Amino acid sequence: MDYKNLLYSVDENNIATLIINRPKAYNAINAETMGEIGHFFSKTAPKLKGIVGVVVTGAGDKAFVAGADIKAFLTLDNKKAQKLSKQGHLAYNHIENFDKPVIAAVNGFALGGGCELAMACHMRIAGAKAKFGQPEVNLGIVPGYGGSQRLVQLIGKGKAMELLLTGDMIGAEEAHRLGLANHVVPQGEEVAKAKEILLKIATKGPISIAKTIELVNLYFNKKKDGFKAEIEAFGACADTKDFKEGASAFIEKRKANFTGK
Ligand code: DAK
Repeated sequence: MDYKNLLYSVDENNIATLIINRPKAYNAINAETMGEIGHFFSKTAPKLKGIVGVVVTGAGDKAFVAGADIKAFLTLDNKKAQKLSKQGHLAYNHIENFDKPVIAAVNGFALGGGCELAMACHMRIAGAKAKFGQPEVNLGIVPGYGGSQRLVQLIGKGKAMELLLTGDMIGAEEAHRLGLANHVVPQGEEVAKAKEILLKIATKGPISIAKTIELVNLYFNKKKDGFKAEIEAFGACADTKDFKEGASAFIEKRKANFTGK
């Protein structure tokens, strides 16, 4: 499917790349773009046969995503804002729960809804010029796409509180130090680093990768017991061909050939 504000492709290694494509607005996310992101992760990406993961990045060399589109904010009232917020939560939950790894290649500003997009991904690679922040308080609003929760999950309450209350931006190195960015790379090498990690993950058993994503996410689900789920997932993995193959490959001192079965 063609999108108005997104570009996507799949490379020779079966890695999908999704580009948020509104460079003149620093890739700011309006309702249409958010709808497209939700559609991509719930409808399009699951049908991309054999992909090993997705890299998410921003068009141009200035921004990953500089936030929600502020120009669309003035017409919001309580009802419309809640609708918009729910749409964003839904879209970003699709990313977080995607059964293949999703890595944000943060090539510039990742602010507000952009930082939230990066945080919904399973990992973040920061280019040297990346800037992260949740500046909603500057606009008299709170994060609308999960930022008040995922920032705490990633960097802890104290630092999250500071960033959320001051609206300060931090650079790539500070984001790395805090655990918000997994790696910092020279500017322009974010996508390549993300792909390098995905290629490594592609050599593992796809069922165990999907289950691991599910289990890590469960840690933050207050309604479910992640420890119990891990026991069940471990049992389910034991029944797969991949598990027999992985164990046999180790014993036979060869590389495993996983089939996802
Ligand atoms: N929205 C719309 N346009 C934006 C934008 C944004 N977030 N960020 C940048 N742009 C546009 C600028 O308007 C400008 O367009 P033109 O004026 O040329 O047409 C172009 O991108 C380049 O921006 P600048 O000229 O400002 O570029 P600079 O390099 O000087 O500055 C900057 C870059 C990123 C520091 C600056 O653009 C900036 O401060 N941008 C705004 C950052 C920001 O505050 N983002 C919003 C974060 S808050 C909710 C739903 C969602 C949210 C909250 C609640 N509910 C439903 C309740 C989310 C909130 C946020 O995301």
